[in-house]
Amino acid sequence: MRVFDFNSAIVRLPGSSVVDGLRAGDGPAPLLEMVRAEHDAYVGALRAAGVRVMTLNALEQFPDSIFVEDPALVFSQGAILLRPGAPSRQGEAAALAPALADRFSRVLQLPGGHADGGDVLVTPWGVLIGLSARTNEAGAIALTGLLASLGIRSQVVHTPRGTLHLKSDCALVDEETVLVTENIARSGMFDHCRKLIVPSEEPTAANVLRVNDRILVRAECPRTADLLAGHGLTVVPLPTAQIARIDAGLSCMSLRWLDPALV
Ligand code: CIR
Repeated sequence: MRVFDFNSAIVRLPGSSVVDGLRAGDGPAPLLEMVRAEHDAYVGALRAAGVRVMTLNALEQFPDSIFVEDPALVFSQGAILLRPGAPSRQGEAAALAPALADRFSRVLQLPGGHADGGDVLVTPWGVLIGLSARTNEAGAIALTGLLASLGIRSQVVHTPRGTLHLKSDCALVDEETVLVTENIARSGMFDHCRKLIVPSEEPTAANVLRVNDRILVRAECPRTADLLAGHGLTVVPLPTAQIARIDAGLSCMSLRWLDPALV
């Protein structure tokens, strides 16, 4: 099985508070109905890719809770509840715990520090944990230990300064290729594998999501879609203009794993 073969996913519906999601810039807030439409299209794309999607209720008290990727990690071997780095998101892990306990026999808990799932890139050669404004050294080191207890190798790297999450700037495309921004390409982090570099006109394009034989790409990034199609991939463009207003992309709206019981 490949690390991007998934048959199961968890998503959470956006609440009306999603318009107050965290954002670094001072651009306009997203429009609620359009966030809902983007989320619906995303869930539809996961299902069309062959994934069984479980949808959790909206949590109004956590505006960013639609981004379920950040408070937890999931693998065939078990789940890990993280400690998100943004104060307003710290309760999201406890809110996810019951859904994970229902589906995983092992649910580990990050004991200290902070780590966001957006800083965790799973590759065939191990997991990369990016230090960022959300993931600190204590969190990354603790996470390395928990991953090892699940039999998963990991390595701590540096998310480029000014980038929200490691995966804002890179994604796995296939078993030997990554899609990266210029910044990540220069970092040396992926010098051992093939790199596709996002066109400079599309700086937010690197957060694509490979799911089985498809790759979900921001509809606002057609050049990147062409680049990936030229690489032989089946590209699924999805609208993300509204969630982009709160600094989000495609990986962050789901937790995905291969449930061995369904294989
Ligand atoms: C945040 O700043 O935490 C949210 N507004 C966006 C989180 C996006 N998460 C991700 O890319 N993994």
